[in-house]
Amino acid sequence: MKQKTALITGVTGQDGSYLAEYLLSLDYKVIGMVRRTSTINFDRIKHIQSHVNLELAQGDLLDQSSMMEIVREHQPDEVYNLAAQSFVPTSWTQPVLTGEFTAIGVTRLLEAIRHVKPDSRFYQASSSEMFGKVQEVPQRETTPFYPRSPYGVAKVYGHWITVNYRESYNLFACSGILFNHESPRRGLEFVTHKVTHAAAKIKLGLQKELHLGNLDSQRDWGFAGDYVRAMWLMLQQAKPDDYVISTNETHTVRELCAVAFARVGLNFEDHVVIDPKFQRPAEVDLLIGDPAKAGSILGWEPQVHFRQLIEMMVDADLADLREPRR
Ligand code: NAP
Ligand code: G4F
Repeated sequence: MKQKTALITGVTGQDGSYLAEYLLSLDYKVIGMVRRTSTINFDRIKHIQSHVNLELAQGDLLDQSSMMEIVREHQPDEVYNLAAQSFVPTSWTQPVLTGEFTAIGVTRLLEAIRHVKPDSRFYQASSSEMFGKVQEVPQRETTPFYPRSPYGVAKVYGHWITVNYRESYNLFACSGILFNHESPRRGLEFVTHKVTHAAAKIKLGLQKELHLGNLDSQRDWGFAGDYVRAMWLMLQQAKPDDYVISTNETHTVRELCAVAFARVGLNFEDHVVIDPKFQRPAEVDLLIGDPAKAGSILGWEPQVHFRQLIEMMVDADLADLREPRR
C-alpha cells in the first residue's frame, strides 16, 4: 500500500509533537510545518527529528503563498491544522494577531487545499472554549457556542469556516471540538503545568509560593496523547463530521492543586496565593464534554483520567528538575 503523507501545522507544539509520533508509528510520511524563528524551538520534537519519515518545512499561517507552496510540494493525503495562538489570556492583549493566526489562518490553509489538493482530508483544531458561557451541561456537538475571549471567538470562526468549506466545496473537512488536554509537554503558562511544576519546585525547595487566579473554574482535563488518536480517527471515516473529544469529568482548579501538591506530600493551601493578575476579564466557569458521538462512531475513549494525568505531570516535573533532560 502507498505510504500516506500527513502535513501537521503546529508540529512544535504539545499536540503536534504527540500527533507526529503517532503518525510515524503508523508509518506515515510526516511533514511538520515550522515557522521561522531566530533560535530554533524544537524541544518537543527533538527525539523524532532525525526520523527518516519526518521532514520539517517552513511556513506560516500568516503567509498565504507559503501554505500554497507546502501543499503543492508535498501533496498531503491528510492535513492537521494544529497551529494557533493558543493561550487565552494573550488573546486579550493581542486580539488582532490572535484573529489572524487562529481564525483567518484556517481560511488560508483551506484555500491552499481547495486550489492545490482538494482531495486532502483536513482536520481543524476546534476548542471547548467556543462553548464559553455554557448553554447546556454537558456540552455536545449540538450545544450553541457563546465564546468568552477573543481566542474563543477566533476558534468559532475557524470552526464554521471548516464546516462552510465542507458544504461549499465538498472538502473532507472535520472539526474536533477538543476539551482541555494536557501532558508533561504542556506549555508552562497553562494552569495544569504551572501547578504541577510549582508543586515539584516547592517540594525541592526551589520555590515557596504559587500565584494563581480563579480556583473555582472547572475544566474537563484529558491527556494529549489520547486526544491525537481521535484526530486521526476522524480522518479515517467514510464521511467528514465534527466531534466532541473529552473525558466527561470536570474538576476545579482547586482540586487540581490538591492532587498535585498531595503527590509530593504537601498541602496546597500552605503555598497558593490568589493574585488578581491571573484573573480574566471574562471567565469560562464550567466545561464538561459529552464524548458519546466519538465513542459510538470513532470507537474512541480516553485511557488516562484526571488524577493519573496530574500525577504523571508532577512526576515528570520532579524528574526533570532533579536531572534536566538534554
Ligand atoms: P501549543 O502547544 O500552543 O502549540 C501551538 C503551535 O502553533 C506551535 O507549534 C506554534 O509554533 C504554532 N504556531 C503558532 N502560530 C503560528 C503561525 N503563525 N504559523 C505557524 N505556526 C504557528 O498548542 P497545543 O496545546 O498543542 O494545541 C494545538 C491546537 O489545538 C491549537 O490550535 C489549540 O488552539 C487547539 N486546542 C488545544 C487544546 C488544549 O487543551 N491543548 C484544546 C482545544 C483546542 P511555535 O512553536 O513556533 O510557537
Ligand atoms: O490552563 P488554562 O490557561 O486553559 P484554558 O483557558 O481553559 O484554555 C486551554 O484549553 C482550551 C480548551 O478549552 C484550549 F482551546 C486553549 O487553547 C487552552 O489550551 O486555564 C484553565 C483555567 C481558567 O479558568 C483560568 O482562569 O484555570 C484558571 N486559572 C487560574 N489561575 C489559571 C490560573 N490559568 C492560568 N493559565 N494561569 C493561572 O495562574
